[in-house]
Amino acid sequence: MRRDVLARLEIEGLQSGACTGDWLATKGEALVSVDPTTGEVLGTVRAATIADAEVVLARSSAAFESWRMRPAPLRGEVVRALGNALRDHKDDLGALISLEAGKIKSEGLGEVQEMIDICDFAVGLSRQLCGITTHSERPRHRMFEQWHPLGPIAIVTAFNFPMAVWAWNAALGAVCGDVMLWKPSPRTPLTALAVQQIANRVMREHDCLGVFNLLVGDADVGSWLGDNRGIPLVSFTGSTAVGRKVAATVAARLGRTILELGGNNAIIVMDDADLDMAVPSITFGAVGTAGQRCTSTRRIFAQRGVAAKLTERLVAAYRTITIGDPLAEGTLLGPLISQQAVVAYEAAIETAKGQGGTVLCGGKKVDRPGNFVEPTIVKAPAQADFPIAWEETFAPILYVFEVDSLDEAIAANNAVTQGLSSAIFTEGMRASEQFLSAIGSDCGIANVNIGTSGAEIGGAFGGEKDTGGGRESGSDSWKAYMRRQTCTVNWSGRAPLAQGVKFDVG
Ligand code: UN1
Repeated sequence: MRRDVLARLEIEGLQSGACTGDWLATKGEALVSVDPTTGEVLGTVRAATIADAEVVLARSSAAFESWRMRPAPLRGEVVRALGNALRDHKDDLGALISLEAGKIKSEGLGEVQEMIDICDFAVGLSRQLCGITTHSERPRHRMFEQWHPLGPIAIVTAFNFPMAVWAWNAALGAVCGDVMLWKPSPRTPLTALAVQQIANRVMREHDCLGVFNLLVGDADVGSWLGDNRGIPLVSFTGSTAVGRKVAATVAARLGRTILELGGNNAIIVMDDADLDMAVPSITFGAVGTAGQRCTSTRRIFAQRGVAAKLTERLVAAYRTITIGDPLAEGTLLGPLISQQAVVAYEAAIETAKGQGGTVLCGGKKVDRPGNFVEPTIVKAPAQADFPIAWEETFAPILYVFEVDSLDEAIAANNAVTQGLSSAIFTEGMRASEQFLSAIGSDCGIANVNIGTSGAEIGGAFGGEKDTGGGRESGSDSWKAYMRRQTCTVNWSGRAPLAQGVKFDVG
């Protein structure tokens, strides 16, 4: 049965939306989790009120007092246990993502794998939170940097990666010595409850209740987190519009943010591209997760010599896509998250037609229960005359543009306000190097012969301009979760000043 998974993950009937290891009796509004495949109710969760949030912050702040003094490699052991518990529950967690967010099973499992991977990464990192030692200009002085935990951090996540984005932040935050206040999307509370149950067991076994905490709530809880001086860092994933407000609120109190906002990702296909790679990569990028990743491919800039062939092959590939129950074998396209998303899909297609676009395939919602739409390719006029393509519509709609040259394609890639992910398909070294150079793509992610989505956790993830500038996950992203301290130690027996300043007293 589809719903057995709720029982196995110990969340059937669980209604509390706040947890610090123990569940609070929350009294906020009832948030209904709806299966986007069937429209059936999966469960109801009582949102946290501000009073509940205050309890959670107080308990997590108390936990921080001792957690920050647990040596980082021992904090890493807790994250290793978390990763192992996620491995044990991978299948059920993946199925729950399919149930609540509508991802196909393989992508649900991939998301859980992404959590496991970041836990492994963080365990290694727990022995490598290194600061540099540098040279003092003064004799017999030593200068170095060290990194300390920040405190309670807010992690606000979106429905489309209802678990993995929490894990990117929480696994790093935990080894860095922070404690986590997670506000998941109100659309996907059950995935959060299931992860929290697993984290609860790990925390209990490792005597660190209060490190991983949950606050299911609406915008009021989000604003409270943004305003709260007790929360030095807010990591926010969501729309550019809301991200702008979060940035302003947190900046007003001089707090820190990590922002992962909208993307509007393009792939350039040069005349010399290998279409056997380009076609499946573009199709996964545009249709995978029903076009609801921030890394989803939305725009194609095809060089004139390849455009017709590429479009023909894409349309042929789209015709083979099986739409249906995301848990069924062979399905490649599940539902959109909500009826509003279906309306936004239809509106975008109408607008595209009005602006001179031609629908080559798809373009309609699917007549069955749930939030299903057809994967859609639109042949577009010049991008400057096609404002619908400047916007991010969270749906499987792909706009195909023709361009003459690489310069034109790069300019078009960069012309939008967002700057998350980008890619080029070419066999030519000059084209790929130009795309990756300072006059190339302006995005945080730039790939060659790989699509725009499906990044590995080892790289820093994030983007520029309206995407918000934040970096999460791999590389040195951990530095955002700690505070840097510059220390100079004088072992000279004298008190010289820097810059040769003389200040003789006595
Ligand atoms: C997101 O869509 O918010 O690169 C995150 C990817 C995934 C993460 C996407 N690893 O597509």
